[in-house]
Amino acid sequence: MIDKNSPLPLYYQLEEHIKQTIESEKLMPGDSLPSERELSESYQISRMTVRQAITNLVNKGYLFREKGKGTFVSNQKFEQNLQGLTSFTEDMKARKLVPGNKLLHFEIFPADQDIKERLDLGEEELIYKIKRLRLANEEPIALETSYLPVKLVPGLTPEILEESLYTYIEDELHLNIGHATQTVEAAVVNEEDIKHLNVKKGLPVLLIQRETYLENGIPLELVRSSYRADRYKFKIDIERK
Ligand code: 16G
Repeated sequence: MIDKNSPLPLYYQLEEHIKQTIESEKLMPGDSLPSERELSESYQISRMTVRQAITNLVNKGYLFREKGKGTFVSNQKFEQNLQGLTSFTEDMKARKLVPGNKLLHFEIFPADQDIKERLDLGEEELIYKIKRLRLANEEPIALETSYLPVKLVPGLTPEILEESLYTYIEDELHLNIGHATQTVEAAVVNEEDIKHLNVKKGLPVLLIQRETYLENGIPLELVRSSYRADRYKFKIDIERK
């Protein structure tokens, strides 16, 4: 597996080899990696080279070190394509994961000025405020807060929100979701993220904000989600025109 005559650097070969072992699930999340000494003996390469390969894999998120205990395989990240206006339920199903929801908050109230403007609502109009913890195979992935006008999405209930909001909007209300603008930025976990997402203080999250519009241009939802940065990564295919 390690070819000393190859022009590829030895650390790189070892790195690729360990990566393949993880990707083919011969090594699973939580498994410990053999020690530097063991790796250097079994591949007949220096410990410096082994260390370099491991450090690179730690930096790329494949492995993590625990002081005094060793090096372990991390939970691999879910990869999410940024093309396409999809729902969380669709994203999880596309990856053969079981989507789950925990409804944390459901309220109907008159929109405040800022939300009214962003959703293009008149005086006294009511909105839903929905907070859901979104899970994949029962693991918390994202904490999501959404605002939607009641008049556009009548009849929304906690039961519906335990399933898919977009399915209700499209299949029950027969509305056509058109487009959205979305931003992704880095943030540090807040108290709520720590509580619901099972993450430690000080860790980063991916903060995603989406404004969605119906095909006829009417604003449908404002959404703010914190995604666990240790479990999620976004992928985008780009083309040089
Ligand atoms: C995604 C969307 C959110 C939408 C939800 C509907 C992002 C950042 N957000 O979470 O805007 O409301 O899907 O999901 O992608 P559902 O149909 O599974 O309830």
